[in-house]
Amino acid sequence: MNVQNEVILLLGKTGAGKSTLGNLLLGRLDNHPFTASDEWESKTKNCEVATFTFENKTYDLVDTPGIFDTREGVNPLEKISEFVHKCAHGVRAILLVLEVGRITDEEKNSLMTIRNFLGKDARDNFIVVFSKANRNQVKDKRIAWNKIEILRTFIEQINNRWGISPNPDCYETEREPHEKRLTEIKKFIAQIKVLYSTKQFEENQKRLAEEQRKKKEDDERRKREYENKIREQEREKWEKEKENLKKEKENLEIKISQMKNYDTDSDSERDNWRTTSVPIKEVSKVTNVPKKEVSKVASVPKKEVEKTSDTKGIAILSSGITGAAVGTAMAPGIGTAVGYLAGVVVGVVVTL
Ligand SMILES: Nc1nc2c(ncn2[C@@H]2O[C@H](COP(=O)(O)OP(=O)(O)OP(=O)(O)O)[C@@H](O)[C@H]2O)c(=O)[nH]1
Ligand SMILES: [Mg+2]
Repeated sequence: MNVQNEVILLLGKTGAGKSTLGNLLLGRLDNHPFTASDEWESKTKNCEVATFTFENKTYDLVDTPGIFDTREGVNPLEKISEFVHKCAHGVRAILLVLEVGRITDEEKNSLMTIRNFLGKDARDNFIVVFSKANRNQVKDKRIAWNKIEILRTFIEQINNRWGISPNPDCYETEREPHEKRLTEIKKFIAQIKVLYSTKQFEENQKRLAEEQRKKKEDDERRKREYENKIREQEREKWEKEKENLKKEKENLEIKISQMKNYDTDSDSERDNWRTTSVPIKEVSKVTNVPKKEVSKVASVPKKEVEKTSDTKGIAILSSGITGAAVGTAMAPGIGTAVGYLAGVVVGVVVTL
């Protein structure tokens, strides 16, 4: 596509009314040369050029695909970029078409995207054109853009170059105000003193690429830092966990060792008890029963007497033997047994 003249670019989001405005600027009401869409879908797929003459000067009016056009195979900014690179005579005006009414986030985004895409140097060439205004807004040129911060800032930066696109629904019936609005836009175009060059565009593209590269680097660095931080936190957590487990293990080992010692102590205590057998002569001494009589009197075999290992047992046994001795003295035979039993009972009661 050859570009022979200074260019007027129509830019904006999909469906904003770029093709419609282009046709009206050319004085065409037949949906030509640019095709406006009657459907929900985006229409313009490639940059299209039409010659436009105003105040004896000829321009190439360029309709572009809407930014945020997500159709397969359409990368609007790439297409616009390719085209701007070919604008050997420079760009005179950039008509940024924004839908009036609700200025949505998408609308704000389209403004920021285009502003960033072309860079600061394009400020001298921008004209904001509000589309889809109602009859009164068209008639009075009245849009409350100054209530929206981003718009106010931008329009002030571009020296209040803003206009209203004619409403195609009532253009023919209310020609006068609509023509006025078109003339205002054309006058703004003619008043623009400086051209936006492909060189400025290329420099801005380089700046954007550099910014993107830096952003990517920053993002990757932040991602790495974040991952390292998470890894470090995990490591510290595991170190603590390991330390806790180690302490727990040590405590358990101490406990096990204490239990082992306790077992050993109990064994030796038990062994002590076991070995604390009471010799017959001691029993005889305590009970005043002759040594050879002790086992007889107690009706307990001699070795059982000696095996008896606990003090309670000895006391009970001694009590039994004493009882038996007393019983024998009182009534030999039955008295021994009765006395022994009575002695045991007394021993149990007293000891336990
Ligand atoms: N009421 C009203 N309707 C408009 C105006 N401008 C455009 N339209 C309508 O909005 C629809 C889309 O307009 P287009 O001119 O195709 O929009 P576009 O920005 O070229 O869209 P793409 O090429 O898809 O990016 C059409 O139905 C137009 O008739 C306007 O100022 N007022
Ligand atoms: Mg279009």
